[in-house]
Amino acid sequence: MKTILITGASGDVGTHLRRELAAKYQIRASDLRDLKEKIKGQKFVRADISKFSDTLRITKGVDAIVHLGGYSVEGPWEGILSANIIGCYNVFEAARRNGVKRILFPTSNHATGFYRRDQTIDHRVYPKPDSRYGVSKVFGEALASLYADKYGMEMFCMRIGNVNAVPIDKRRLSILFTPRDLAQLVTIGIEHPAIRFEIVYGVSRNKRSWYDNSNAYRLGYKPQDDSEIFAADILRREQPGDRTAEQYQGGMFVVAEEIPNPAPLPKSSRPCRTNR
Ligand code: 15L
Repeated sequence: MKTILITGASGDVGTHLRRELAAKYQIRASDLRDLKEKIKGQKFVRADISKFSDTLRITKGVDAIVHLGGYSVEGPWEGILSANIIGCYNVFEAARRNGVKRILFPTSNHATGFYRRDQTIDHRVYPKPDSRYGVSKVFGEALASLYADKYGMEMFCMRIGNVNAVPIDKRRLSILFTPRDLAQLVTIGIEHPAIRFEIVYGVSRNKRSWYDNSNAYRLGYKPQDDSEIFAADILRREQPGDRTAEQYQGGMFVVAEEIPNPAPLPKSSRPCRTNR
């Protein structure tokens, strides 16, 4: 049985994944916080990924890493810098030094959140992050590309939508990623013999998807779920939202500002409509 390190294992996605993959792999679950749920046979190792010594310790002797650790929403720059930028570098570099070849990097729909909802994008589009969080995911994708090309590592980047059994609003109808589809895509990322550097979208086969996910399908992904069965119900309940957010794939992330500004933002630096 392969040993898989999951960082950020106590988050929602980590918890789904630990459940789904429990019978398939020996899981080493790592986080700064306690695990939300204990699963028999899974080992917990506490670590702060912003400390290189911690990442060297937890990446030793594993066959692959699913690097979920870090902020999973917008946050202050200092937090994003240490958890998502430095943390990501530490995990990739520690893996290299410990001879771990394969890393699955759950990047995010927020790496491309400033694409409009009337655009269909594939894995080759230029990133358009919608937040500091989105920028940190683009950093991770770029670092994955470097480690693949320079060090021959095998990097599988999944631009994750929203992991849930049920979509929670209209935007999530387009990006729903059910736990069983997540488990299938992660298994492909771990097992596929010919991964060098790949970007795929981590979403189910949603009718309202704004992704061309042919790269994932080429690698054998056959999602089982489609959010459409929830559409009528969701659309009936949906209230009109922020007009700028509604235009873009990233939704509220394009307008979210975690840090109260000392002075109001000048008009020119507010999110604007673009035709790119
Ligand atoms: C993400 O990238 C986040 O990790 C998750 O918490 C959700 O907010 C998701 O995007 C989303 O866009 O719904």
